[in-house]
Amino acid sequence: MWVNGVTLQNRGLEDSHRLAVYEASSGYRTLREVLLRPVAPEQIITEMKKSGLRGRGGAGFPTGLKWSFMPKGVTGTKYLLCNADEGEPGTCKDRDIMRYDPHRLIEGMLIGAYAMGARAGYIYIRGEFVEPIHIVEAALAEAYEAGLLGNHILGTGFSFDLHVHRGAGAYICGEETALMESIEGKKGQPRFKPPFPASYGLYGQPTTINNVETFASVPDIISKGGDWFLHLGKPNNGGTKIFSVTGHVQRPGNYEVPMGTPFKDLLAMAGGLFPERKLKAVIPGGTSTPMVAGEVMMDTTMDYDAISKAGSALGAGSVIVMDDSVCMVKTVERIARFYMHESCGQCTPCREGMGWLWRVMHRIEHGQGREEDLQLLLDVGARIEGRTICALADGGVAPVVSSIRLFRSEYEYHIQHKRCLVTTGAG
Ligand code: L3W
Ligand code: SF4
Repeated sequence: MWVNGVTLQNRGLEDSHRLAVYEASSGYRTLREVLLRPVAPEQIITEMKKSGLRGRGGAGFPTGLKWSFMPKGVTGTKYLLCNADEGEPGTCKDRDIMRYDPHRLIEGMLIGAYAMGARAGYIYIRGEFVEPIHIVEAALAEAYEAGLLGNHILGTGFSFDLHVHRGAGAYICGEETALMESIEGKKGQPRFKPPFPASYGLYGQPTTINNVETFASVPDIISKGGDWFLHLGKPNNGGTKIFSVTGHVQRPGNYEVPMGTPFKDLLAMAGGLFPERKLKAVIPGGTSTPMVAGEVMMDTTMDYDAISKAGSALGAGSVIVMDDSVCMVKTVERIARFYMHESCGQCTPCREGMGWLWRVMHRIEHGQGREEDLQLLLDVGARIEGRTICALADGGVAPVVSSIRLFRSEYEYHIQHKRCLVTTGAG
């Protein structure tokens, strides 16, 4: 069984969030080598590309490639942002990195800033994360005090300032361009892409944005090499990944395992199902990703390619396990309400469509479903997908459509009998 970990390796050490503890476990040694040897910025980007690290915020975009998009010779400030908004239902991994190892995140950002020539950065933290905000702010103060942030870091010509920005409770601010609008003091609404942030980002300047777990992987990749990280996982799926396992398991929590770990092993680490229960379905990457039938998951490994082959996406690694006590209609109705509430309202298909999906789900769940409702849900979903500015709308369609495909008879029972087959039994 995997025991060391990369991004959660210091979890469990006493005072692991303190600078002295991080430094005692080789913390900031990679930054020192990078700045003092010095290592060329291009060499860092080459190692990042070799590592096969893909963005841990959900989309899985190759990190080294993204870093290589940052233009050189730009006038004005280049920015580096950390997306710590962690709003995807089921996800709670970034919170733990910030609570237990904030200096690993800061060191990863410093190495990234040096490699891309960024002068300033923000860590955009979900406003509800009161404890992580305090811990990260204290870690930044320690780093400034130690000369690891600010002007002429470690006496070199490299300078970088880093600040915390608190979110205010909107899920959509985890979308990268909405996050930038929010930092700029505007309403948190996504921008059209392209232009991508590397050419037009925060305040219109070149910007790179990565997730907390992505940055926290960087110090070990640069100290041990891209090949080392790649071979922890599988080709095209390098490294380890934290999975937030929730739902019907006996030991829910964050588990860091090599990419390509069989789902059944992850389930066993999380204590397995409750006695006498059967696995019904799994949402493998957070509620924005399609659900997968239990028997398919039991034959699947946890990596981008395998989960995609199973018809879903690894997303942010938020694994929601559902056993045979779950009513799918009630579950999806609850998820649909979330997306309706969180739509920013810019695009008509999303603003109106999320409401339609929820209202139809709601009437089916409450015994007022109509024969034509399943086709109506599928039609509304098809009219939303691919027609909006950001991925929120597609994410809201995914649980509805995937659950109808997998559990159509359960929906039909609700409509015909005005009650739930699972929770009340047939008869
Ligand atoms: C330059 C190109 N840059 C893409 C960049 C882009 C972004 C990244 C991914 O995320 C996902 C959704 C769910 N030139 C580029 C380029 N980029 N093409 O690469 O971009 P993209 O468009 O593939 O995805 P996205 O819209 O940024 C949406 C996933 O997020 N999700 C939600 C996760 C929630 C959390 C959380 O709570 N921590 O992150 C749910 O699973 O998969 O696909 O940086 O600029 N040609
Ligand atoms: Fe806003 Fe929805 Fe459009 Fe995204 S898809 S920009 S959340 S209205």
